[in-house]
Amino acid sequence: MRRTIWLVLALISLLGCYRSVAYGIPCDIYLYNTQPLVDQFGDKLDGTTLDAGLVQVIWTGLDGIINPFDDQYAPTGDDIILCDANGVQVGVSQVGAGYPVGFGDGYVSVAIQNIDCTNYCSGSIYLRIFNTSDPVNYEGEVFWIDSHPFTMQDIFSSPASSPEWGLGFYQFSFGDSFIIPEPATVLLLCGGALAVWFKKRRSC
Ligand SMILES: [Ca+2]
Repeated sequence: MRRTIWLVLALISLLGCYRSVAYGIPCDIYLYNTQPLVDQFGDKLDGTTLDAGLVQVIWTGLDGIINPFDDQYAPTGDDIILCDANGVQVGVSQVGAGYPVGFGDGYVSVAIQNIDCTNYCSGSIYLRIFNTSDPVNYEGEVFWIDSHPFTMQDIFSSPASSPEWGLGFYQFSFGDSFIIPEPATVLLLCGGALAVWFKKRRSC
């Protein structure tokens, strides 16, 4: 009888291990935009210098809600920057990265490889883009934009016209207007806009 119990426990343990291995599904995703992002002056976001805008690819957490960043411009609440299957943070890039010199202004192209999609199958993913590579130490005013959140289902149901990037392939959009709206317009847009520009002074 005791042997039978141990055998059952061993089988349960093995099944648990198998499930945990089988549950992790590594995949690649590719995120990009086709309309250039512009700053508050209507100029394309810098994508060619060392100070090209910081790009964070963030998971909303299980609540599906975009949380604000802290005084170090890091996600807060249950939001986290995407990590790969080994736990290495991979959801960080810069505007213009991957583009030929002189062609990256305003464009974002993020290829994230070997992430465990099952970690992010709930909630949504969004991009947070700054007007500087180092918002913490930036001398001027820091501006940023959040993309609309999208789900893994959004990503994997989109046309895979670039299969070399893996299964995931997604084009994000910031709506029709990329220029920072006037404050009154911001209030109107907050209810349903895909993204809104905000500004934050370093003293905040
Ligand atoms: Ca959240």
